[in-house]
Amino acid sequence: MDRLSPATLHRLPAGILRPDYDRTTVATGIVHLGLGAFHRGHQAVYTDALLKDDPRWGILGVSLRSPDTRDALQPQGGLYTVTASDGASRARRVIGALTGLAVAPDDPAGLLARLADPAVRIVSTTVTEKGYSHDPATGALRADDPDVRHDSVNLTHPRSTLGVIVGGLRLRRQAGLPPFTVLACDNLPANGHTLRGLVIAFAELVDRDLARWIAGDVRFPSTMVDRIVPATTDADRTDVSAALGLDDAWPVVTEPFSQWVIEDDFGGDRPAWDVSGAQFVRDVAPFELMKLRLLNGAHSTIAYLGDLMGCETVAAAMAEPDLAGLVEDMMREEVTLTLPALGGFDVTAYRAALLQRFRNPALKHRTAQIAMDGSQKLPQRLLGTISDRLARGLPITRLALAVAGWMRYVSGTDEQGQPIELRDPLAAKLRALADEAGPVASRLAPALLSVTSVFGNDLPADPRFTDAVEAALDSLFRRGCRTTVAQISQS
Ligand code: CS2
Repeated sequence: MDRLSPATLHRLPAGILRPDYDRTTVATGIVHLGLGAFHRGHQAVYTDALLKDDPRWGILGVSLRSPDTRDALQPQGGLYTVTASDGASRARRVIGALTGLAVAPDDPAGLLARLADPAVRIVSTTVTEKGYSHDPATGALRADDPDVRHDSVNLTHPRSTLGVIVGGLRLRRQAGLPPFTVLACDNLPANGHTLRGLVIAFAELVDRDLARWIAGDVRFPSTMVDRIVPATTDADRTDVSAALGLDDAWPVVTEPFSQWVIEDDFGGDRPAWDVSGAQFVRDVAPFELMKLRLLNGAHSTIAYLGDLMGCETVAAAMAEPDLAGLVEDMMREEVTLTLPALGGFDVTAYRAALLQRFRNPALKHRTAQIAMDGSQKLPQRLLGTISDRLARGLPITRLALAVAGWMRYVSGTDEQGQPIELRDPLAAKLRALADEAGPVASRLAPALLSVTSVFGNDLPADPRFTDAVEAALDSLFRRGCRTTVAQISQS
C-alpha cells in the first residue's frame, strides 16, 4: 500500500476531510514541544481549521526525546489522520498543520535557532506532568534534576523543556526580538502560571538579567485542555490505513468531544483558535479545576481500581457496575462541592457527559496508560480535592480509596501475584519503599505518605486522611479490590 503523503492526498476517498488550504503557503508560527498523540488530536486540529484564513500558524512539531513520531510522519510530509468516534459514528480528517518535525537531541542548537525565528510567536507544550522538572506537591523547580543541572550550564544544548524555552528566549533577547508567548497545554493546575514560575526559577540559575526580562516581558497564558486521546494501537493503524487506502504510520484515534479554554494573555498576535471552537477567557482557573478534579480525578480512580479488578480499558472498568457507581458518587458527592461556581454552567450535565465519554467503546484507553506517572498526577487530581474537603470537615471515603488504590498499585504485585510494571519518574524510590514495607497497610501507607513531593506536609499530618487511606488500603489487601469497591459503592 502507498503511503499517505502530499503526493497521494488526492487519492483519499470522498468523505475523508483533508487540508482545505495550500500547504506550501503555510509559515511556521508555532513551535510545539511534545509531539504526542494528544497534541496531534487537539491543538493541531484547532490550528488546521484556521490555516485557510490565516496561514501564519503552521506548527513545527518537536519531540524532546524519541525520534519515533518524526520517523513515522516525515515520509508523510507531516500528514496524519485523526479519527473521532463515539462507537456509533466515525469521522476522519487528515491534518496538515505540521509544517516541520524535529527531534531535540538530534540538533538542540538548531532547535533553539528555530525558536528565535521572528515568525515564531508561540511556543506551546504538551510534555506531560513530569516534563516540567518540578515538585508536584509545591510546583517548585527541582534544581537537583539531572537535566536541569545539565541545561543550566549547557544552555546552547538543552535537554529539558525549561532549557529549550529559556535557551530560545535568550537567543531572541540577544537578537533584539520580542519574546514568544509560552502556551502550556498540560493537565497541571494553573499550568501557565506554574510554567512561568519554573521558567523564571530556571533562568535565574543561568542569568539573572535574562530572568528579569522574562518576568517582565514574556506571557504565559494558562489553558484547560480536554480531549481523550489514547495511545495509538496497531489495530488503529490497520483500520485507518484500510479506510484511507493509503498507509498512515501514526494516525490518532480520539473521541468527538474536544474542549480548549485559553487565557487571553498573549504577547502579540495569536491564532483565532476561537473560530475553530476554542474559548478565550480572562480566567481559566474554574474550568481547569473542574476538569482536573472531575475528569482526571475520576480517570486516575478508574485506572488504579480498574486495573486491580482486571479491567484493561476505561470502558471495561465502566462496565463494572460497582466501580462505575463509585466513580459517579465520588464525582457528585465528593468532588463537585469543592469546585467554584461557573456562572451558567451545568455541572450535572458535565458529569453525565463525562461518564458517557468514559464508556466510549471506540476508545481502547488502557487503564495502565492512565495509571502511569501517578506521583505526578495525584496532587492535582485527588489530593487538592481531599484537602479542600477536610478543611470543611467533610468525609473523603471514596477519594481516600482512590489514593489507596494507587498505593496498592505501587506495591508492585497484582491480586493474582503477577508483577505490576510501575512507570513513574519516582518508580525506584516508590518500589524501594514498597519492598521495605511489604503488603501491609499499616506499614505501606505511612511509608508512601512520607514522600513529600507527592503528599506535601499537611495531609500526612492529618489523621482523618491517614486513617482513611490506611483503612482503605487494608481492605484492598485483605478483601481484594472487587469486594472493597462493592462495599464502599453500596454503603
Ligand atoms: C488521562 C488524560 O492519561 C491520563 O492521565 O487522564 O490524558 C486524559 O485522557 C485527558 O486529560 C483528557 O482530556
